[in-house]
Amino acid sequence: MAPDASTFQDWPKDHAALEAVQLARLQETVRHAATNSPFYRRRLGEIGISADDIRSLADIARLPFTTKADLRDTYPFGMFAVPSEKVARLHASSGTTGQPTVVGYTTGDIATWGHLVARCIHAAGGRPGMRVHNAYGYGLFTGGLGAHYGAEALGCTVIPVSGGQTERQVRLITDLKPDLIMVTPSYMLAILDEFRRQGVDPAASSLRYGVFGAEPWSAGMRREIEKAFALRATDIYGLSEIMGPGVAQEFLADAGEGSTIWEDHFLPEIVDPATGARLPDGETGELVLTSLTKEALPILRYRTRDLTRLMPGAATPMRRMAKIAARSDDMLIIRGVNVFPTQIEEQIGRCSGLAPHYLIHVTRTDRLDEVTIQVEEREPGDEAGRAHHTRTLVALVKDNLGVSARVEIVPARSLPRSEGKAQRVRDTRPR
Ligand code: DLL
Repeated sequence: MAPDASTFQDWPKDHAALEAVQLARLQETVRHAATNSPFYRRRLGEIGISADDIRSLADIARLPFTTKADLRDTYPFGMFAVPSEKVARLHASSGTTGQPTVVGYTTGDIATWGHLVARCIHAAGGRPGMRVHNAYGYGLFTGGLGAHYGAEALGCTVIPVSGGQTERQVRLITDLKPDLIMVTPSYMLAILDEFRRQGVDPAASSLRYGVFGAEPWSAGMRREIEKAFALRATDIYGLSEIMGPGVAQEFLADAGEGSTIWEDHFLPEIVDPATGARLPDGETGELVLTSLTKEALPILRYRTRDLTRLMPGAATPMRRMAKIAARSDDMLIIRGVNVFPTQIEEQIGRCSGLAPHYLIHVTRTDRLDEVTIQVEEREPGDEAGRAHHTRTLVALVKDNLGVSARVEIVPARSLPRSEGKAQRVRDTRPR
């Protein structure tokens, strides 16, 4: 039987039903972790907590946090809760600092993951029978295969392009006429440049929907992509430690107003990033996630480092999270002022003559932090135009972020383009 919409809208329909599912699954996850994961057996044993102590959802606060360092310390398999012959797939995060971390999936986990990404694509406007161009990187990164299995589970035709070879991306979009694209927003901008370089009108492409994530992106970038390609863009969120893409997704109907967390599979909390104290819904802090259905790698109260806040559900009883503005470890402290790269991106978006391609250089001379924003002009202009853009951006950054930055306007298409997640910051200050 062909799947209908209810297949991809199979969440509990009211709060009571949702909480009942969450509690049963939380108890089962704690029991599974405490019994079968060497790491959690030790950690929960040390503090004397067992599944029997979880009598309500509030009891989650009795569980210890899990951090990236725990995954590193138990590398590669010390947190796994199934024997190795039950592990059907491994993924890894490259880890900008040293040691990679490895995550694993049973066949059941892969099926759940595919189903949740199918929910995402459906919420984003995708329907069975559509063609999906998948330009997330295939390989150890969870983006490519995660999106692929989701699109297949929804009943779409997947075009597994992966990242890179930008000329060919344009060719394939033009020839194969996909309805929906899945790609990082920064690489979508590189594809847009290539459309223009080839003299192909992006707005005339077949694309109608885009599912963008894996990195922060501003409202300005969303407008840029939607307008240029005449498509509807939504945000997909996820992380490999919890599963990969598909932990949360924006619905087309309220795009721009937060992503729904699939709360029947992941229990969210917000904590103060400095103290770990729980914060009420509505307050901004660090997102903490507990898996509720994972078999190979159950994970309790994982500190994501992503900063957001929780909001009531809209289309569903599940809560939404505000767009991730930043990771706590991306914060630049410039002469004592806290600045996130996306805040600078927002100011660039307010200058009509500037393109959303930029690099932030942070240096230190004579013990003073210096910030230089290199940003591309949209069209080749003259000296007077560049001086005007420079003055405008310097003033916007000063007025809105409280930081004095140098601005250097560089020619269009001169900065490096990402093929996956963009690297926006070059911080060469001594540690
Ligand atoms: O980036 C999974 C993914 C793939 C998500 C494709 C969406 C689409 P990791 O490589 O483990 O997994 O990186 C996870 O990326 O903690 C966030 O800091 C960031 N991130 C992911 N999605 C978003 C988003 C994948 N929509 C880390 N907005 C997370 C902002 C995001 N940041």
